Amino acid sequence: MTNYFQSDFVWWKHGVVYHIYTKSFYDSNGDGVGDLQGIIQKLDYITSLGVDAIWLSPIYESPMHDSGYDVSDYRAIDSVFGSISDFKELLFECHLRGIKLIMDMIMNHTSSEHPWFKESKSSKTNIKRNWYIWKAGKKDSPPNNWQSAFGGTAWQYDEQTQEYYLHSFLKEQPDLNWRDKHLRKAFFKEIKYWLDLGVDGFRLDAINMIGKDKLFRDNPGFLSMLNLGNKLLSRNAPRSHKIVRKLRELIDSYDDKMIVGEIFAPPPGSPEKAASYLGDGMNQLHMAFDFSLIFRRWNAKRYYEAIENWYNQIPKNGWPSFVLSNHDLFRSKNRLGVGNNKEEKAKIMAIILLTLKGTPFVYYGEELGMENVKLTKNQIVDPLGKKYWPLFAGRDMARSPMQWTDDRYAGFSTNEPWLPVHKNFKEINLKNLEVDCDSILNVFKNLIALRKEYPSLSMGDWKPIIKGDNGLISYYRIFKNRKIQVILNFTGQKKVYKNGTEVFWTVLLSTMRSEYIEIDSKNFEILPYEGIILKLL
Ligand code: TEU
Repeated sequence: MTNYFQSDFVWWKHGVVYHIYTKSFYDSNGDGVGDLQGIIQKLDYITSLGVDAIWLSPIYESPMHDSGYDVSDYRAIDSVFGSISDFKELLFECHLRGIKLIMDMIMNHTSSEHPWFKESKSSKTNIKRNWYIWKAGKKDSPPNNWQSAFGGTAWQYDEQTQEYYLHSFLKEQPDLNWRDKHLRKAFFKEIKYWLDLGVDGFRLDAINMIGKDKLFRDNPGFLSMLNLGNKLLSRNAPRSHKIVRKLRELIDSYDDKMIVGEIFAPPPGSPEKAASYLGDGMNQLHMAFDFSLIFRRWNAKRYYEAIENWYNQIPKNGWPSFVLSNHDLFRSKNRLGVGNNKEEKAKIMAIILLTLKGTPFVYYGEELGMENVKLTKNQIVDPLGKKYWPLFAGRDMARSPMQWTDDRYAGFSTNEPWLPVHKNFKEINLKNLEVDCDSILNVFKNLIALRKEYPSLSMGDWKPIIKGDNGLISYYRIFKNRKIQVILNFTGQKKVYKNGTEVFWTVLLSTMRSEYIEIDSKNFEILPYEGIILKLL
């Protein structure tokens, strides 16, 4: 039997995290943009879901070239979201309800409007020159072939000082130089500011990108032009891990705080890279996101492989996490290949997210089955969408306003929202789904409640039984001999399940049939697209 330790019962291991894209959650002052008071007003809803923590997309002061991922003051709240006193009120109200609050922390770059950058840019001899990455060009071209994640060279020429600065994203997002010890010290102070204020942790944006090749060598191969491939020299240098280890020391000097990192690596490299930032399981990130499930087609084998791959990469003392969608990628209900029977499939995805071993991250609106919104060119705000339209509409499709009611603007705001509401809001909204026992919302709520009720589901070992064969996935979650079994039918056909033992089970949850019936699992039928959770009697 596995040995369990006190350290296994920390909140971030047994809890569920709800990801709020602040701009789109709830607008309390009628300016069309979600804000902190809006979140405060909806805390009862968040509590009703049963989640343990919220993660807020960036709310710092920002010129908003990249929806707040370009920070001009790490200690100030942008006025569009409220004030520092609104933030303190939110933190207090969360803690009152036993909800933890995680902030986004952007360490790879600041806004070009940040006073640090303004100083750095002012002259070659400025004391903060080395806080950013400045290099001379080669003849008339940039210092090397590194590309911005948003396309084009990652170098911007500065007329005044006649050097280039590096920007791994927009030119308005200059990269910080983590080799400079003064920068490191100054940045850690900004992090400490929030820890001292009482926030419970951070989601670390693009954290693998903070360490780059010391010699600034060209990225190899033609794939580097597209920023694909896993051997890029512009990220994942040992320095990234070193800084994360230092950060972990700071985090561990407080009680009960957590860091989860975004390591965006295109498949197939994604799980290995993400897991490498867990270090030995105790000395780097507490958790890292693996985006494999987001990129899988609807296929039991492919899903199973993604799950197993991810588990295989987690170091011995490390802890997995799972995520189905986020503000950069499409909504899970619009995933490649999901197509028909979306409702049923979304419920199966919810079961996967909430019954695996690892902390689930639920993206706002996922619990309502919200879908990607279609936008015209003029409606797009995301700089990526503006740049690549009509080839790629950008990332706004997964950022549309939360669908609270069937009122105007889906009850999100009294005025026109910054992005249009999805046209399906008359059917898909909280008010409707709350009263429908079979809604995806109630599947989410039930799953979260089951995860709380049964330690097997939060802490238990994961033991696969059917590995995607014949369109089925099945696994046990076992905690001290208490067994729960999950069976998922990815197909539109009935399946007969035979487990060969004559044991009776109760149904804890089924997406198709009434609960709390007893079944003989020796030989029973799983309905088309059914997800079912059984408990050994
Ligand atoms: O994303 C980092 C990142 O690598 C992704 O932007 C990825 O390249 C892109 O989504 C592919 O479509 C983080 C944030 O999540 C994102 O919103 C920010 O724009 C970015 O960092 C810069 O801060």
